[in-house]
Amino acid sequence: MSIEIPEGLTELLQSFTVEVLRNQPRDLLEFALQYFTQLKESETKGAAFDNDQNSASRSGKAVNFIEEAMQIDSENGEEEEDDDEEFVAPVINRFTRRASVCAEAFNPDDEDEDKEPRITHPKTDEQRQRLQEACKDILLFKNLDQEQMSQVLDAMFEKIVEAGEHIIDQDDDGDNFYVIERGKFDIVVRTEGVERSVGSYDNRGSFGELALMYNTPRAATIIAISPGALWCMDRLTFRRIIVKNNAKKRRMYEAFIETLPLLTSLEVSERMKVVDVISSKIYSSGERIIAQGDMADCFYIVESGRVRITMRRSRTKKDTEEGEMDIATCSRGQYFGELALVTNKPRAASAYAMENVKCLVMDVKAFERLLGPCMDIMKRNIANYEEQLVTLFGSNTDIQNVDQSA
Ligand code: 1OR
Ligand code: 1OR
Repeated sequence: MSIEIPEGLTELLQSFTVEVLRNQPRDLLEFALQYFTQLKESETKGAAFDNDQNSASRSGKAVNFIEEAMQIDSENGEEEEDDDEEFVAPVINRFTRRASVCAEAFNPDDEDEDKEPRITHPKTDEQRQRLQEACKDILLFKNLDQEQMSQVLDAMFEKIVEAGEHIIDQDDDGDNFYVIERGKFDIVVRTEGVERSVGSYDNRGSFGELALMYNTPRAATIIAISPGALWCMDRLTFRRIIVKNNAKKRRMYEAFIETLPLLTSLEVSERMKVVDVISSKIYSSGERIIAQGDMADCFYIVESGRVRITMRRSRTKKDTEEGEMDIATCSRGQYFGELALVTNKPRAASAYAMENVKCLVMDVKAFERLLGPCMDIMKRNIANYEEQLVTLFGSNTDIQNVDQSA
């Protein structure tokens, strides 16, 4: 007796298996439920579109969906075509291309996806408080609205790690995004078979966003070098909330980012990656943005308003504006806060909002990863600071010897 394998079964099971291996879900049944529900929804949407292509393109929804899929994939160097008119049913894509179920079934502009089931890991009040504390400075979360942030907090789950444990291995598929609650972690990158440590995290920060944002293999290995605790967010939630938010950010900042002289050495796709990692922060008139002598973890680009840069030489005047000398003003399109990141020293000057100011903020790891090609421009400017410093404070002054007491 011969058994006929229904058409499509092998591909269906293969894709599902790939997603299971990629996401390593804790609850296989729940994952299967979500996977097949989304698959069915995509198929239904695709069919509806086929039947009524004109009305769908009028609503713009399906077209946006494809735009986003293409945008993410072209980051991945897979496909360059970007034809608004041509619709490719997502369900067909799924079987022809190695990509995550969420990448395919996700439309950043689709309100319907808000009806999808949410992933929730129950937490005690104490856990939720620790989680909130760990997440408060995570830039990727900064521009989320209250509802999105509460979904993020609900979805995160705790992971205790031992020294020596590999949290992420380079070239693996992305499963989770991680926020550090405590512990030290080494970042190791292997190029041409040679592994080298390119940095570390010390009790703060987050990692593991790249593979989830761009559907790429893990770009680095992350190893715990002390016992620690992490908060993890599954791939599906990350894409549904963070990637959706990034699509909005791209629309808001694309034009502005294109005008920045500092970023001219970057390719267009690299400039878009800058947009993905920035968040915007608002400061009220007179507010201190940077304090001279503090340790640095961010870089700033002024979006609106003016920022006053001041410097003090006397150690006795710390924490007062008295004795601070105005040394520069930054306005729209200009940047500050790069010096401490480049020199790995405390902040050389303070920065204050002169009126209500909006800045784009980038964390140090993204700065190092993305702005390497802009280093020449920054270094020319730093040489300029040094010249000015000599003019102002005398010939045997080094920029790093100005008072930086923390
Ligand atoms: P991921 O999902 O690719 C590894 O998994 C994570 O390591 C990555 O996301 C980042 O969150 C994090 N290059 C690439 N990934 C890095 C880097 C990095 N640093 C941290 N990650 N570089 C070091 C920059 C300080 C550039 C190395 C050439
Ligand atoms: P940061 O990370 O040290 C303070 O934080 C920032 O002020 C600094 O990076 C620069 O981005 C910015 N000397 C030092 N820092 C300056 C200067 C400056 N101007 C702006 N910043 N000089 C002014 C030169 C016109 C020389 C001072 C005498």
